[in-house]
Amino acid sequence: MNRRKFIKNASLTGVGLAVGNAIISCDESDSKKNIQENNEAIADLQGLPLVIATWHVKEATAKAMEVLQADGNSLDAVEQGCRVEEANEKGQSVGKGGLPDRDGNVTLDACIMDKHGNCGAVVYLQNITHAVSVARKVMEDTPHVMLAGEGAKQFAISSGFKPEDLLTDASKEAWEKWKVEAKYKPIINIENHDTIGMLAIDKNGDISGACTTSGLAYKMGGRVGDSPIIGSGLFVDNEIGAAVATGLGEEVVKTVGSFLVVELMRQGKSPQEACEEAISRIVNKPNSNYKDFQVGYIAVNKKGETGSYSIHQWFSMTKFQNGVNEQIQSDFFNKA
Ligand code: SD4
Repeated sequence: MNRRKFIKNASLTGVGLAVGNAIISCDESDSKKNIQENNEAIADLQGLPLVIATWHVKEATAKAMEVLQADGNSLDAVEQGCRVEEANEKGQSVGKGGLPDRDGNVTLDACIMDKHGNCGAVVYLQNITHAVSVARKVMEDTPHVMLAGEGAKQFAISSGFKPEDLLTDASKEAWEKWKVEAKYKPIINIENHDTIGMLAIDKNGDISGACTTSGLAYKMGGRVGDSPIIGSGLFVDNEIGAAVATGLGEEVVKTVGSFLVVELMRQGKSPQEACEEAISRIVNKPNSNYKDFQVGYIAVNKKGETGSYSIHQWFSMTKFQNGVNEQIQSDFFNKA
C-alpha cells in the first residue's frame, strides 16, 4: 500500500494511524515497512491543515482555517476563504467594489480546482459577487470547465445567485478620476491587497486551490487575465502541490506560470525554488520590461512546505498554519 492510500485509508477509517497500521500488517517485513510509512504519514500530517493566500488577507485565511479545523475539506476551505474578500467592498480588486474596466463595467474572473484535478472557471462575469462559487458550480454542475460573460451570468442566476450592482461609489469615483487622463498603465502593487489566490491542504492531506479577481483596473472591455485560466493563474496536482499567481496576468499566461511552478516541484524543486524559477522565466526574456510590472507566485507542496516570490518588493503571502495566521513578506527579484 503506498503512502497516499495509507493516509487516505487511515483518515477514512477515523480510527487513527496506529490502528490503521495494525490492520494492514501482514508479516514482519510488511509490518516494519508499514511502521516506517506510518511515521512518515504522521510527519507529513503534522503541519496540517494549512492555508496560504496571496497578499494580506488574514480574515480570508482565518475563514478557510475555520473550515479546515472543523474537518472541512480543502475545496470548501478555499471557496469560503475567497468569498470573504469577494464580499469585502473595500478590496478594490476582487468581487463587489472591484475597480471597473475603462467603460465602467466591473467584470470578474475566477477559478477553482480540486484534489481530483477537476476545475471550473468563469470569465468576464458581471453582476455576481461570488465568482468563485459560480466557478465551483461550473465544475460540479456542468459538463464544462469555463463559462464566459452573459452565459456565465445566466448560469449563475439560474443556480440561485442574486444579480447586483458591483460598482461601489468608491470604485466609481476612482474610475471617474482615472478617466480625466485615461492612461492605461498597470500599477505595481496597486494596493497591499489584490487578486486573491488561495491554496489549502486539509487534514487528509488533500490540496485544493482557488483564485478570484476583478482583473486589472481600467482594462479594455472584454479583457480576461490569467486568474481564471487553469495552469496560468492556478494549478493543483494533489500528488505534487499547487501554485497560484497574481500581478500582470498577460505575463503569467505567456509563461503558463502556475503549471510551471507545479511541474518544477514535480522535478524536485522546493516551492520557493519553483516560484523563483517561474519569475526568472519572465524577467530573463529578451527585452523583458519587467521593471514596469509586478508578478508574484505562492506555492505549496504535498509536505506542506510553502514558498513565495515576486518581481518587485512588497508582495506578500498570508499563511495560517499551526495556529499562527501571519503575513509574510515575499522575497523578490528586482533588488537594484
Ligand atoms: C489579472 N492577475 O487580471 C490579475 C490581476 C492581479 O494583482 O492579480 N492583480 O491580470
